Amino acid sequence: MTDTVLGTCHHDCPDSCGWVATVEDQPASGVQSSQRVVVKLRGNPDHPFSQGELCPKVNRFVDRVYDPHRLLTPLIRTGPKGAAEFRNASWDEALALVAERIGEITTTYGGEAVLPWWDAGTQGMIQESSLDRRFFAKLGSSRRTGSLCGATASAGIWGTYGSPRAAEPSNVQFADLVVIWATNTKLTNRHLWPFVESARANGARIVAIDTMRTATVEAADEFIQPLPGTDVALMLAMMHVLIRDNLIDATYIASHATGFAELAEHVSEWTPQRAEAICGVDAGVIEQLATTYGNTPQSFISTLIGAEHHENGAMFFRTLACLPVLTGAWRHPGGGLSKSSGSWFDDNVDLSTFDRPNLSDGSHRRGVSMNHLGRALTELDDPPVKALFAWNGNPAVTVPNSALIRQGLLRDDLFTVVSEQFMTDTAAHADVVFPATTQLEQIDVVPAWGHMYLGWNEAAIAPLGDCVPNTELWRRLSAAMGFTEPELFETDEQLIDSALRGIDLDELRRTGFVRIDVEADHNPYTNGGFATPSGKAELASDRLGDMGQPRLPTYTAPTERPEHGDQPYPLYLTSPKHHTRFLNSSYASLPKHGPREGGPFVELDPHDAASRGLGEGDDAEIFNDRARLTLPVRISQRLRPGLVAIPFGWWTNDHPDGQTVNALTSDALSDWGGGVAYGDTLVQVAAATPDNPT
Ligand SMILES: Nc1nc2c(c(=O)[nH]1)N[C@H]1C(S)=C(S)[C@@H](COP(=O)(O)OP(=O)(O)OC[C@H]3O[C@@H](n4cnc5c(=O)[nH]c(N)nc54)[C@H](O)[C@@H]3O)O[C@H]1N2
Ligand SMILES: Nc1nc2c(c(=O)[nH]1)N[C@H]1C(S)=C(S)[C@@H](COP(=O)(O)OP(=O)(O)OC[C@H]3O[C@@H](n4cnc5c(=O)[nH]c(N)nc54)[C@H](O)[C@@H]3O)O[C@H]1N2
Ligand code: SF4
Ligand SMILES: [Mo]
Repeated sequence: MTDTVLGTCHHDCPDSCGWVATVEDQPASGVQSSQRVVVKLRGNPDHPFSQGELCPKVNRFVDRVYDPHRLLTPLIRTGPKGAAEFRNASWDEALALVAERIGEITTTYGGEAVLPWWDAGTQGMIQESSLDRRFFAKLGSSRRTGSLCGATASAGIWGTYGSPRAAEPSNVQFADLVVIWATNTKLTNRHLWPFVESARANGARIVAIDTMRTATVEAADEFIQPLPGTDVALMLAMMHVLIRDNLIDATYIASHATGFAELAEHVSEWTPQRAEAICGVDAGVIEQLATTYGNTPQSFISTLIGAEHHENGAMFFRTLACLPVLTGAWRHPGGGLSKSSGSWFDDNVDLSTFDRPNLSDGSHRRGVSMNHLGRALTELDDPPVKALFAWNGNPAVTVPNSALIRQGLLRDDLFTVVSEQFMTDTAAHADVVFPATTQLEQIDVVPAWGHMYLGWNEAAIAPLGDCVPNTELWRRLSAAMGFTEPELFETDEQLIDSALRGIDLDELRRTGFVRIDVEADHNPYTNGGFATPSGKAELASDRLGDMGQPRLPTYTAPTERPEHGDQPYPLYLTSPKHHTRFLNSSYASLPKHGPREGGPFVELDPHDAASRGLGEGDDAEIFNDRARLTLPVRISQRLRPGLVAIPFGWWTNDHPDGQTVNALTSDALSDWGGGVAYGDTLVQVAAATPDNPT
């Protein structure tokens, strides 16, 4: 029998596409009883944002689900740490081992010796993080703090508006001028692009501001290329021109903003010439950008996450948020600014319902930044981290300063438990690996961060092998530890029910998606109504001042900077998402993805390559104090002198020296918001020679 099942993509991607899985009953063969299999997965044509299309990754998701390398049973380590040598085990045996070791560790060192680490490998409401919060509260473990993605952008917008909320991203379609600022829409947010094209069809001009000539830049009408981490200087100079030339909306500012006089005084010093010296964009180009922006009331700035990966990442978003306030762009349906839209879901999805702080006997639990995993595993004391649980992420590849993470994961006295679908670099370092289901094998509700539709995901098939959803893993671990509190054992349906607010679950299940409580084409700040204490946008902010941050938009240079002639690492390193077939490090190991993207490489501007005697295909060494990598050179027209790129996503076994680009990246934290500054990394590049052994 053939059937169709509605679902929603779970990947850490703004588009949260609706999908339709076609399932068939496969007849019994030999000892195998009959089973339902997914034979096709396509986009749900009714989904208002993704409109029936998936992407080059998820078009092959069925192959991922049935890939012969899927982990299907629990595994227990047999070889040395990191050698990926395991034997199959039953759930009972693996759970008993974990319970015994965690029992010993918590008795000897206390609960805080256990560290949970997870990311958004699935961003479904219950499978990303729900029962784990209760399990680790009960253990009294250390708490994961910080964020690899999104929180810093939100904290920056909050700095100006009092809330992370900005415009619905698809409102870009109504704009007369589109400024795509530090986001690679065509790659990372592909279903938004038709809305950008729709604005263009109505006469809008598209300006892209990016450090690299990306696919999105290629599709824009104009390209502005600041040096990494310097956009705040560019924005301050734009404000200088807007105020100097009276291209501002004095009425909107008077009614809906505070601190204008202070800001005007502050930016009077920020001439385009001053900004040019910092951001490397011609003063004339800055003048023109500001003039065009100021003269186009219905201008829309489209940004997402990428720019937060700098030490001044929150300040980027805080400063950017001032621009549509100054020009009054917010008055117009196609005016304003969009960033990730996840916070709009807070009224309908209450994730705090999953927290149960009462389960821990002590009120305080140590916080450990997820961005400092390497430091936590190698430096933390009192107590040291003795056990690590990792799921929904591949931190050995995706977290900065990863050479230190590897050093930590290799510790013989560290007990590491990983839940995974594949033998990732992180799983390869585990003592126990639990096999995880995919989105086709579990139910969930998926909030989006690129649009306003909540998605339903029905399980299309039964779990493969011995795989379980993350929620079931926490239930089994709680039982193995001998815990008895009923809230540790709630079912998936109970969890979903408890967190939804004002959502008709039956309708959601029937249609596969529902719009959250936000009117279509809604512009949140047309009439002011900002979420600050005064209800006004804060051009100067006491709240930020109270946090020890500058009250005014302020450019601060990152600690690593190539300004000085004697700087040993004079090149900026950017490590962008680049692959249409990868989702961060997911898919890189699969035959229809990794090989088709070629291997890892370093991109060099022709000038930087020539001055080092490097040509296309030569081996180059890329190094700083953290690590040294050898990679083939690609001469690139996407960069500018002084900027090199190593696209991110490859696993360690694709790299000759067993280290990925994140071995080089900076783990300095962002100014506020708990993010991390991958983008403020400096390196040197040299020809790989026998004198420079790798
Ligand atoms: N195909 C694909 N899609 C994805 C992902 C993927 O791995 N593959 N990952 C998903 C995830 S987790 C996320 S968070 C989103 C992120 O999506 P985006 O927010 O678009 O973020 P990035 O692609 O990291 O960076 C966007 C752009 O910012 C530029 N940039 C970096 N630093 C600066 C700067 O200082 N100034 C300026 N002006 N530009 C800068 C980079 O060159 C890059 O082109 O994408 C999601 N979508
Ligand atoms: N240099 C550099 N580093 C970066 C970035 C960059 O642009 N440059 N981007 C950063 C950003 S924005 C992000 S979001 C992070 C992403 O970093 P990660 O979150 O570590 O992303 P992935 O590498 O995709 O790993 C997700 C893993 O979750 C697993 N998974 C998926 N679904 C489930 C499930 O239901 N259960 C379990 N147990 N596992 C599941 C997948 O198999 C996969 O291995 O990377 C960051 N790192
Ligand atoms: S990864 Fe993103 S674009 Fe691809 S199907 Fe999933 S949500 Fe859609
Ligand atoms: Mo991300």
